[in-house]
Amino acid sequence: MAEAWGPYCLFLLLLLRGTAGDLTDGNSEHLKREHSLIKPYQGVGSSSMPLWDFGGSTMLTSQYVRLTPDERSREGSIWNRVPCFLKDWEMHVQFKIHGSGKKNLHGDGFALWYTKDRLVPGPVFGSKDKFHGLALFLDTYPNDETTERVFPYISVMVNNGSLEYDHSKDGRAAELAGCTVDVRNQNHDTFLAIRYSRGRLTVMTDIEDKNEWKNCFDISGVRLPTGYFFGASSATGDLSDNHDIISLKVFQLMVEHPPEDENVDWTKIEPSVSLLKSPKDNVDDPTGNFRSGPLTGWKVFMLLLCALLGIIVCAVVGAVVFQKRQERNKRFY
Ligand SMILES: *[C@@H]1O[C@H](CO)[C@@H](O)[C@H](O)[C@H]1NC(C)=O
Ligand SMILES: [Ca+2]
Repeated sequence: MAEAWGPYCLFLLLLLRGTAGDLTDGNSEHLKREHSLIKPYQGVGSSSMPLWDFGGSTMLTSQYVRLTPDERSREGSIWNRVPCFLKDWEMHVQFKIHGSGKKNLHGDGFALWYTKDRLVPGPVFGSKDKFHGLALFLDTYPNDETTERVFPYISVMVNNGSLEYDHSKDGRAAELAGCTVDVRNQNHDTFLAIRYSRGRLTVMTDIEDKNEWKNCFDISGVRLPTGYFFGASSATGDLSDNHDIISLKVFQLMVEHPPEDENVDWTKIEPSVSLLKSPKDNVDDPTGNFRSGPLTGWKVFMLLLCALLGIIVCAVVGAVVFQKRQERNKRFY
């Protein structure tokens, strides 16, 4: 009888561990220099250590990598030359978007990429459309005049080469999740982080000068291969801004994978998102497809109640088992 409760206790422990080890903490992180862009940007564009290539209007100083200046019709990009074979990674980006344009008279923002194709100019924030992989757009200009959304707006898109980014709708049709961020012309440092681990994609921002990560969104069921390239690109049109990348750091996450993952060729995975697994939360926008509310007070209460009951059951089972052992011991001696 007591043994039958064993699996339940184990499950409960896993559950508790799963909720405790969330987000940026909890995992040991390792900076990967070959995928990182750090001041004073050694190895950028140089022939001796060419880790990064840049194209278009991108300009390098000792303090920042400027993808576009605050001028019309410019586009620039910077791309890592080394394909990323990490299964679980986290990217921290320090950036600065600033310019002389008044409210809503500036654009267009920048994109961060984890894609198969690199250094190919195109219409999506200065880079190729119908890409393969992951894109995060930091869109500063609402092209869709009917939108009730507040810009600047971060959104993500996963593409297997078939989808087009619709600029006139700010990419809304293909968007998986997003959030509003107030990042333009700030006097303090602004950061964002992308974490991809075991199919879970999390984006966080640190833009309020509080030195803490705030959740933008967190979705599951995202499949991305290894062997793609990190990059950043930006474009201006009739409206412009300076789009500066100050640093881009990629960390390896030390995460355990189930044994069956060993049999998969990770370089052959098609980028996709499974609609069956719903995202954890997306409070921002009630109209999106893949959204559900965050844990409500009631759900939290039920969860705690279950946990408490579970702990009591485990304690009782433990006591019973212990007592039986004692009895057995008595018999032996
Ligand atoms: C690519 O994605 C589209 C839509 O998401 C899907 O219909 C298509 O089958 C996918 N193609 C491949 C090769 O996976
Ligand atoms: Ca836009």
